[in-house]
Amino acid sequence: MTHNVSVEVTDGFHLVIDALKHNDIDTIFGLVGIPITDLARLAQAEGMRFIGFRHEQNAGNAAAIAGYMTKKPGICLTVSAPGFLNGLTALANATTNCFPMILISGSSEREIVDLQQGDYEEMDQLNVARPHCKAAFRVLKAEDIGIGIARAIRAAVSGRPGGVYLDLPAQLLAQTIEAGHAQRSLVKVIDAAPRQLPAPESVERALALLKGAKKPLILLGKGAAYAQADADIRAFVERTGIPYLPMSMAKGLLPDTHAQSASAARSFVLAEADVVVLVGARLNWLLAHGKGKTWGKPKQFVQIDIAPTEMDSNVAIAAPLVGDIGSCVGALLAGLDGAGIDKPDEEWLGAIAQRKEQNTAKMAALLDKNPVPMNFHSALRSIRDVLKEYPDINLVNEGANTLDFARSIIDQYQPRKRFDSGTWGIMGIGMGFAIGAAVTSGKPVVAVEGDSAFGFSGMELETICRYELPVTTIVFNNNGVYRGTDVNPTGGKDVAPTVFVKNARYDKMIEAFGGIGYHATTPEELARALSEAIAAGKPALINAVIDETAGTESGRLTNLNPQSAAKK
Ligand code: ADP
Ligand code: TZD
Repeated sequence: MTHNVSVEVTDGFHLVIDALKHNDIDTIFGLVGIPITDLARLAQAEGMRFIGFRHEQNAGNAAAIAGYMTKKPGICLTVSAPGFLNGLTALANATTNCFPMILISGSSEREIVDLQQGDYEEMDQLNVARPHCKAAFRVLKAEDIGIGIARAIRAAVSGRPGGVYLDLPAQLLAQTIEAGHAQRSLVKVIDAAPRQLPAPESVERALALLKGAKKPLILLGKGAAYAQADADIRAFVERTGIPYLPMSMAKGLLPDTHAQSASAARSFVLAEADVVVLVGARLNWLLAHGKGKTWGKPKQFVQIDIAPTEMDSNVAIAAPLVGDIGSCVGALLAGLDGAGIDKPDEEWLGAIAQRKEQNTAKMAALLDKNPVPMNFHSALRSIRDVLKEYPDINLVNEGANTLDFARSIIDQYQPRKRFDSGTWGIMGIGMGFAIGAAVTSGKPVVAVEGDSAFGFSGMELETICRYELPVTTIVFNNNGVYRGTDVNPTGGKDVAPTVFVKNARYDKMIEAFGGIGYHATTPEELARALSEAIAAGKPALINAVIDETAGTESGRLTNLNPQSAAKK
């Protein structure tokens, strides 16, 4: 006698979604096509949010910034070969910036790819991804999907955060598996990024170094912002009374208006300090590698970082403090009284205050001018004044001059509200970060974009309009890369390599998708448009007309820009 028992089955598609949801991941940023269209559909059907983009790099950037904001890996989903490669730039950028994200790409049939028999979108994606991320995994059996997603999550967020690649061949997605077995194969990641306590002797060494400091300085990096140890970091700065400098994405960890901020005396404090406490900031090019003219007098470093090999990467670190920032700063705080660390000398603080006053007065004079057309300063002054009213707004910023000036002119008041070109100085994060930030926070976003920078992701205006996101994009339109004034020395018909169409109307682009376009030629028009756009909470783009002679080549990176000396 036989019983006709029907066995409930599920498949790879469902298991991927179940595994993500099982780990409280609720959003996927991606772009559909073979073999992952049904995966996206199913994600939505199962209650996840699927945000569809026009190019995978932008979806990847959205995932990366979501990861940075939440400490949970942002998820980007792409098709095989070209879609995967488009997403890979964002994965590599996330890894470089220590943002946790997972790039999940569908891939073509292994048997055909590995024999190079010319499959549709054939590529050995796993091996291409590996050098550009923290970890890369492939899942071949449906019963391994749970463990594969768990490994990807843990690899992305534990230790130094970064990007992870997860390869899902088309066959895997369609594989069926008995439902009970599938359910039991899911893995919930416990304590994905465990605290890492610093060694007590390392803490003592750091405190001893601080105790002997005459001109101490604290440098806050985006690792400090990422760590979400905001209250302890603020307490450490305020209880020690040590002046601090925020790196660009650490702005707002303490409000930029804080009395101890030394930003307006940056060159002075970097050159003069004797002991510098690095909190989640690498001594890479952004900090002149910790040596040379920028750093002036010899100094000793305390470096707080979760990655032990970051120590001594550029200069000797006298007091390495390896651990998570929350635990390290907490340990320093706990030891402050016992170590007998007093507030810094009045002489040091007084000298900084004096520099700040001088530099602020100089800057104010620049900001107060009203040239026609606008320059970077007058336009940014009006943006700064409007954004003062919205301390919790998210700010995205890229470009060369537009980045360098906005970073120093626009104040941040809250942690993790500024997202920019970061460690690579990459162009193209604009609309991806804006969408990621809007979706993740539910709060308005203002993207301040060079006209060249904007072009890398501009098509995502449609995505912003489609999801009705409260994103206001301001294009600093100076007719080109850096500037709009170069000429073709041959007199030929092609314009110079740095030049765009003159007087382009970027505001018309967003109107094509139902967004609101503004054309601003004065600081007053710009301020009015920005206030109106933020209040409306709807997609908007302001074309801000900037003097095409105003920028400098490479912004503030002139020293890194080799120029031909030979005249033939
Ligand atoms: P910035 O560009 O702002 O100077 P970087 O990206 O160079 O900052 O440095 C960030 C550093 O922070 C990285 O070296 C990274 O290992 C470290 N980091 C990230 N998260 C944590 C954390 N939770 N605890 C300790 N260090 C962290
Ligand atoms: N491509 C990528 C991916 N990243 C880059 N950083 C560059 C090219 C080179 N680049 C810069 O470093 S800044 C920049 C480019 C093309 C654009 C500067 O022009 P802009 O800004 O219009 O965005 P400003 O404010 O006019 O200088």
